[in-house]
Parts: sequence; structure tokens; C-alpha cells
Amino acid sequence: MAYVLYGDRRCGNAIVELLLAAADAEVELRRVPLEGDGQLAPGYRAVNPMGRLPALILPDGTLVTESLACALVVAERHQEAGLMPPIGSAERATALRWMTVLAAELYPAITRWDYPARFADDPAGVADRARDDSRRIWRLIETSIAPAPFATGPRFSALDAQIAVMSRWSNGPASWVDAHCPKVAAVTHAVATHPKAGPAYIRHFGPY
Ligand SMILES: N[C@@H](CCC(=O)N[C@@H](CS)C(=O)NCC(=O)O)C(=O)O
Repeated sequence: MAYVLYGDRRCGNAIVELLLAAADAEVELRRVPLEGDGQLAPGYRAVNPMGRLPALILPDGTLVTESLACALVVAERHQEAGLMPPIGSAERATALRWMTVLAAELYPAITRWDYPARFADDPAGVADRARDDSRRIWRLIETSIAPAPFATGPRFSALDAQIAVMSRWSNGPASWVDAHCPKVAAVTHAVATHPKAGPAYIRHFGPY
């Protein structure tokens, strides 16, 4: 039985897809186009009542939503792939710290940036503040990591998949992250050239 992953190009499902690829896990990809709000259509809401991408169905039929939960569940189900640093290690503590910041702080900022009219009558003000919040988070990560070449050392982890995917969002063609956060860019490059996760990254974002 394969995993089933609902998502769209360049979205949070890409994080999960990279990890499944790194684990050599079989996955059926089901596209839900954000353009036209396919994520809010009744058919997809029957899968994920949150109306958000991604949604992951495990081979036993269990539904997992929320990109952080999906990443951690895949990592724990494929321990042989080493998608998280070892339990109890300093690297794991660091990975969990930044993974939570990205999922709990950056992701909502991106939502405010992409859908500002949901949050206030002054959408431009909300979008500006969300952009600033997002850049503050990337600056913090930039000053805290020392890629070697991955964020916590020589091994690719779920944190790297998150960094590579989420640093591509809302940056525009001349990416702000690439211009201001060379360490984040270096992690992204390491992911894009990883023998297993790299091809999945390139399917979403192109070569890097
Ligand atoms: N907490 C969720 C956030 C998911 C999320 O916001 N996904 C975006 C796509 S990358 C989405 O579905 N946006 C459409 C919307 O908010 O209507 C997670 O971590 O998976």
C-alpha cells in the first residue's frame, strides 16, 4: 500500500514529498489546485476539513494533516532513512526548534501574506506586516545555523526539506531570502542536489 499525498506545486506537500522520496516510499500524488481554491471545495474538505494542503493518507488509511505532523510521522515510520537526527541528540533538539518555528510562525505569516483580505479591511497593511514577520524569521534562522552542508550537520533531515521548500515562498523572482540569507540558500542548494530528495525538489521549484 502506498501513501496518498494531496497537494499542489510548490506547496507544503513538497516538504512531505521530499521526505517520502528520501525514504524510497511509494506515494500516490493527488493534485488539488490552489488556483481556483480547490482546497476549499467540498470534495477536498471531505478529506481535510481544514481546507488546507497538504493532507497525507498513511498506508493504513490514517489521515495526517499539518505539514509538521506529516514530516514527523514520515520520519518516524522510516527510521532507517534517518530523516530526523537521533532521539536525545542536540541536533534533534535544534531541528525540532526550527521545524516548530517554521510551521507555527512562518507558515501563518505566509498565509497572511498570501491571503491578507482574510485578516483585515486593510489587506495591504496586513501583507506588509506579514512579509516583515517572515523576513525576521529567516534572518533569525540565518544567524543561528551553520550548514555542513545541511542545517544540523552532514545528514539531510526533515528540517532541511522544510527550509528548502518554505524559503521559496513569496520571495518573488529575485528572491529576498537568496539575497539576504546565504546559509538558508546553501541548505536549499544541498537539498536540491540530494540524490533522492533533490529530484522531488526540482519537480516543484526547478534546479537550484
Ligand atoms: N498548518 C498548515 C498550514 C497549511 C497551509 O496553509 N497550506 C497552504 C498551501 S501551502 C494552503 O492550503 N493555503 C490555502 C488556504 O489557506 O486557503 C500546515 O502546516 O500544513
